[in-house]
Order: sequence, then C-alpha cells, then structure tokens
Amino acid sequence: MRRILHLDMDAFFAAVEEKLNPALGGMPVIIGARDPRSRGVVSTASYAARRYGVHSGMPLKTAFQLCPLGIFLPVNYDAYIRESRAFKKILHSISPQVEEAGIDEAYIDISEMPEEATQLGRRIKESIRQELALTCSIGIAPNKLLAKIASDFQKPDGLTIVSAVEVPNFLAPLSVRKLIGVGPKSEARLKKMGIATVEQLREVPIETLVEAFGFSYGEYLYAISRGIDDRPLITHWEPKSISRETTFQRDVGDWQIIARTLAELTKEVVQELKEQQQRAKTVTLKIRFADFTTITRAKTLEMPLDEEEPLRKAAFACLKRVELRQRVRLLGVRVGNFATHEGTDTPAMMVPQN
Ligand code: TTP
Ligand code: MG
Repeated sequence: MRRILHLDMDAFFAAVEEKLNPALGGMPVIIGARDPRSRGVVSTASYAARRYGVHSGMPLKTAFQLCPLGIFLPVNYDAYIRESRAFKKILHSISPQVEEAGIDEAYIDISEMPEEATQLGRRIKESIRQELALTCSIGIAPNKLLAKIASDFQKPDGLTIVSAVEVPNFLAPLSVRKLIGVGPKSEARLKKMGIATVEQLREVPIETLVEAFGFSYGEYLYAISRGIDDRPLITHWEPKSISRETTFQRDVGDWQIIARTLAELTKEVVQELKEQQQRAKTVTLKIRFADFTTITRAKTLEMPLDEEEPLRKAAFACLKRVELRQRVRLLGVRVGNFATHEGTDTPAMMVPQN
C-alpha cells in the first residue's frame, strides 16, 4: 500500500518575517511591498491578515483597503530560501524519498516506514516547530493528489490522514477546484453542467466527460474524481526510468491486440534506452482495466540490458502473470534500475532469465 506525505508550510513568507521579528507575531502581516499604494500583488498574508479577506495574488491596493492597519513588507527572498533549505534538510533526514515540490512544500514516500501515520506526522511537525520555530500542515494519503488535498484540509498547523477506504467520502463534498488540473475555466464549464462538487463529478458517465472535454481531459477528470493518481515522486535519489503507455480508444479484450501493443511499447522504450546509452535491469508492466483498477507487474533480470528481445520477453512474462478478467483500457511499459554502459562490467556469457 502506497503512503504519501505532503507537507506545506503555513503562510510561509509571512511566517518567516514573524520569526525574524517576533514583535509581528499574530499581527496582520502582508508580503508584497513596503508601500501598500504601490503597484503589484500580495505574495502572501498571515492568517491574521486573511481574516480581513486578504489573500495571495490580490492587488496591494485592495489589500490596503481591506486591512489598512496591516503591516506591509517587501519580499525578502533570501530569508525564505534559507528557511526552505532548512526544512527540506529535516525532511531528508527522515527519508531519502523526498520530492521538493516548491519553496514551501514537499512530498515524502513513507510507504516503507513502519511508523504509524499520525505519529510520524506529529514527529515531523514537532521537529520543524522546535528546530525552525515554524508551523506547517501535513496530509498523509495513498497518493500525491490526495496527500496534497489533505495537507490543505485543516490549515494552519493541520494534520489530516486519509486512508484508502476513506478516500470516496473525503473527496465527495469537496469543490472540483480542489482537484489538481481543474482551474477556473474548467470549474466554470463544469458548473454550467450542474457540477460543483467531486461527488457530482463522479456521477457523470465517462462518455459525457469525453464528449464535453475531449478524450484525454475527459478521462483525466473521470480518474481524478475517483482519487486515482499514480504519478511517482520525483526525487534526486530515485533511479531514472523510461516508460511509454497508451490508452486505447476503446477498451480491448482481444489478446492479440494487447500483445501487439505491448511489443510496440517495449520497442519504443528500448529505442529510447539505447539513445540514452542506458541498460535496464527491471521491466514493469502496467495495466488499467475498464473499471479503472490498475495493476503493475515487474520482472528483474539478472543483469542490465538494452536489447529488445530479452526485455520484450520480460514484459510478456509480466503479462502472463495478469489475469485478463476485464477489458483493458491502458497498457504501459517501464524499464528502470539502470546501469550505464560505462558503469557495469557485464560478463558476455550471462543469459537473462525469462
Ligand atoms: P502557499 O503555500 O500557496 O501559501 P502560504 O504558505 O503563504 O499559505 P498556506 O500554505 O498556509 O495557505 O505558497 C507558499 C509561498 O509562495 C507563499 O508564502 C508566498 C509565495 N506565493 C507567492 O508569492 N504568490 C502566490 O500567488 C502564491 C500562491 C504564493
Ligand atoms: Mg504554504
């Protein structure tokens, strides 16, 4: 079971200013410029300032009208970068599986960590509070999409844990805008269709979504409203991989078509592998069925290779391990676990298992 933690610092720029000047604590601090009548927009505002309706992206002049007694400060980027590095260092000390997603946010893959979610979340928040005197909000959920929504759920100083069984109920009442990839335009179009919440979006048949939004975005909305997101974390340490996947125009039950597609995808992946002068030791097959359940099967070879035939055989060995109990919507192949050509000294006699 995948467990992803997303952490986002609270009112980050404003919180750093409050840390540097404790006299500002609890006051309506607005970051953007020292002169609130100048042009430009609000970078962020402390939670005390947000009570007046001030928020990121708002013209400073509007913020000044809403909150004339606010403390307006210019952006002091160097200070924020320092604090950003410091909190990320704490995260890297907890796990090597960290994706730095922005100046004040990061994901950690905690699937392999034995610690219970609440405990781990509290421990990280406590470290950041004690070592940096800053607060953050954390979400823990089965994937990146859900973890990010969860970290935003009880801001500031929040900790929200969403287990796999809780996902449908957690998502149902939320506005569609909370979903990654749904901006103001899509929100407006959905509203015209009578769809405001994730629950309402889930009730729309996929055909209707594809008709209204086109094939790929329609499919995307269908998946995302069900909390499906298999994006991997992008970490420094993660070995690189190459992958290709394809979504069939119509779900496929014919084994011949599946086999032919798998061979084509593998061929493309191997071509890329050769271009990148890499050799891969692990082949992973991904299949998404008509009902959107998604499975992966992996096979690790005895040594890294860049030839088509053994890698295709490995992909087919994975396919053989899958019960094709439903039609297939999507097929994908990934090769990873790389060794560069210079890197490994491969004995010519070894034959890969298949
Ligand atoms: P956010 O995490 O979106 O906002 P925040 O940390 O200030 O508040 P919270 O997470 O508690 O809701 O963005 C992080 C920082 O990025 C923010 O402190 C300032 C900067 N930023 C801008 O400069 N302009 C913007 O429009 C946004 C959204 C953020
Ligand atoms: Mg933040």
